[in-house]
Amino acid sequence: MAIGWAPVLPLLWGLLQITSGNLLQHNSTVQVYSLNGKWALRNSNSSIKLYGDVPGCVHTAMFSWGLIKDPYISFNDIAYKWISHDGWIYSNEFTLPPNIRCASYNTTDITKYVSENNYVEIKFQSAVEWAKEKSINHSYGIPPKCPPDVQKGECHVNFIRKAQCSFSWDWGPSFPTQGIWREIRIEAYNLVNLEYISYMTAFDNSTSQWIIIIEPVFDTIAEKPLEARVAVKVPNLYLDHSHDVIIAPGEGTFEIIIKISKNASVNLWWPNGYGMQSGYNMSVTFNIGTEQVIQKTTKIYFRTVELIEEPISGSPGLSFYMKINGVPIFLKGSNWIPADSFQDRVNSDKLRVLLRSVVDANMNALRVWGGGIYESDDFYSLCNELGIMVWHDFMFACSLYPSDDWFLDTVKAEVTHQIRRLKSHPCIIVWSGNNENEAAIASDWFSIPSAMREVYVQDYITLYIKSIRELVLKMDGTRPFIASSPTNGKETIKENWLSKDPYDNHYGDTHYYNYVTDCWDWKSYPRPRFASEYGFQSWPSFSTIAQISSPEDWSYTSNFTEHRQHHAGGNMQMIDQASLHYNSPMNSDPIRKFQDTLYLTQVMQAQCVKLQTEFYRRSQSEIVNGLGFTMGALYWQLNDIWQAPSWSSIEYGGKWKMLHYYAKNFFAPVATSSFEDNDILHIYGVSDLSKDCSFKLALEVYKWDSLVPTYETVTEDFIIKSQSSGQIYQETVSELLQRCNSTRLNAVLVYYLLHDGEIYGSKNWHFLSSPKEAEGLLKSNITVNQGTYVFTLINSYPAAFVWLDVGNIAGRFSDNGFLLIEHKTAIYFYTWKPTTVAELEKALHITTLRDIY
Ligand code: BMA
Repeated sequence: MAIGWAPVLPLLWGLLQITSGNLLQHNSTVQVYSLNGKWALRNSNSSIKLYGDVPGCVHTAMFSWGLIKDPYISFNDIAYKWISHDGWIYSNEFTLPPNIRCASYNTTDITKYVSENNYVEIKFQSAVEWAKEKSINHSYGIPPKCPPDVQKGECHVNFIRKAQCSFSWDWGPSFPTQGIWREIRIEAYNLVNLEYISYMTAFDNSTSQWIIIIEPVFDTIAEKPLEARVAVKVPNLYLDHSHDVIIAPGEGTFEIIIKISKNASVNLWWPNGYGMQSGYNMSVTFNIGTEQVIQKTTKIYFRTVELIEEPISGSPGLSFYMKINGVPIFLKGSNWIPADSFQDRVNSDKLRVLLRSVVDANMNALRVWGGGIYESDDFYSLCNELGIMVWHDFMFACSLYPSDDWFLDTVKAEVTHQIRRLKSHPCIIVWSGNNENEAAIASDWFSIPSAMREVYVQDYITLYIKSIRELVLKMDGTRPFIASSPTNGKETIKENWLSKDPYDNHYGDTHYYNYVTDCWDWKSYPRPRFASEYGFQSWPSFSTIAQISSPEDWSYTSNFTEHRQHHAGGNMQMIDQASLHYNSPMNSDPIRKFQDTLYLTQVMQAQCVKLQTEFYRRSQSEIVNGLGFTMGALYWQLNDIWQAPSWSSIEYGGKWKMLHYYAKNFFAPVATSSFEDNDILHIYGVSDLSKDCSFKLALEVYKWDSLVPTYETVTEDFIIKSQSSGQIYQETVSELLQRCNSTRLNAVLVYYLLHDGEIYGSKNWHFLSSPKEAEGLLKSNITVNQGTYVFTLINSYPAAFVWLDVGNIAGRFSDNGFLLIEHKTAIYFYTWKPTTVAELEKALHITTLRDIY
């Protein structure tokens, strides 16, 4: 970003009153003026003039004035490329009292840019052009130069500190926006300003006491040190503490460490599913001299986090798991990407819907992936509130990066700012240097000439180890740091920060993708210590795609369908994987066939990720061939940036794909899972509960043409141990089938837990053959009676992958995509926005696997 000075321009396009310079805060010596609101906006040659909201960006400003259509519609991502290739100037007039002499913008002194007339303009050079210039001026190339053509993106993103996915990704468009995308304000002071304040807690093992560490960052104009008294109060912990501090001239920080009485019983912050997310209101007041009082109130939380990497008996390598408050925790969740290319369209309501969906699907963790953005304060506050642990990458992904001084300086400023801003949040449990950049060098993604390899290795070490890691260690001792994901953790360090094989399943975390092998073959999955990325693509539902396309686009081979797919071969991969187990859509109506194809991709994805995740959960407590003790399953990816095919389980707009409903079951606190090995059926129970628990297992065999089980049995009581996985049932499939006079082709197996005579959790099922070979799978006649957001399904035959869809009505069902073996089932619909029974009834459409062929 460039900040330039210019004389006041006559605002010829002044259609609106500029509303800025609003006084936000005023005390004796600090005045804060918001400059949010409408700014004048023009392109580089002034041929386009409009007003733009701040926070905001050029694209959304032009869209709101009707100068362009929604950039997400149709092929507009290509049509509007010119916007990001042009430069744009935001300008604003504002009124401040005459006594204000000094102003700052994000710690950058812009006093010299603020004219007496209180006019400011911010000139943005095209990010694409800027990155290109930087790359041309660099003494050697830093790969990759450009994204693959299929992404229709821009080049040299690794030269600019901007969301790396804004130049395109394999699930996202290229919109390298320009604009003032966060709040902007003037902070005026003539003595001292509190620029940041962070609050951390830690458990002091030597004294067995909790401590609070408060870290203010002051900017002091005064030439001499200032004497101040700080008072800290946490009423619910009976804490009322004060002492004298000295605030040095210039910008600086110091620690205020307060011990909590050993007698106080401190309620801890726990991840979702493990306990409450307790926190305490705290106030911190600085009385500075006789002139100034600065007071902050916040919520503080108490929790510890440890990354455990230690030898495992019977397995070479090291464990890799998180302990929160001393409890080993299996991380269940997904990977988070930016919720929109235009961040001014993301507000806390949208974040809440997405993050609520995370905990509604029994997840306890998200990885904020390194190709996106450091999210808004709201995001982390919501994660604190909901108990979502955040694995936080620094924002570098799938690329090599420069390590020249200019680049390191901007990275250091970025990292310092983000750590100061974010370290108070208990939800963040680990910092990670980057996404896949260690792997990129180790596996030689970019075919680097051997003579150059060492240069890139040194760039890597300078950036992530000597710069970012150093800063993290200095600034935040309360959570672990790993250099990359995937990483081998301690082994990576031993190998001088670049492992030969960062994907080694004996260490650290791994990323694993395989679209070609049959996903029903559990033997194809690696058995890692921690699966931080894996997944399969699917298409969003038709109602989401219809919002941005036209009838001529609605075929699986249309230009639009091709255009929207950013992952090479992705559309075919989905069809090929689906064809291994399901019949192809056959409807003679082309639009119905397209809709059925979208549905089928979701069926395939849901089942694949279910099987893979269940495999990881089963591996929690066992070592097989030296591998196992898996302690995390974060599938790729939770959410979408726009309406397009991707690995997500939630569509752009918040609608749950079939996978997200499946996640709710496969991530349940107590879950079941089955697999076959040489005709032997094994059923496992997995528990995240803090106590051992007694269950029975119910097993039912259904023929595809009847809702009456042909065989049912209930086992004796058994225990599923706390925080573990283990086998709870075993039987030879051929014997089981013989006993119930069924075959693999004409039957399906259903199983579930019973606790105190009641069904516990959801029913699970085991296909004995591919559904495409199933004999007797009939078109089911499902009728619906609707109450107040309750759908009662009346069904005649077993039906697979039963999918209820109410189009764009915001909300979610209690279950979806299931195997229906009951005659009568009640499914609830939870709305996120007001709706009516009539609307729901009109919108409801049900698809089952047998309906598509
Ligand atoms: C992983 C991620 C992303 C990507 C995904 C799917 O490697 O880190 O870069 O979107 O794979 O290809």
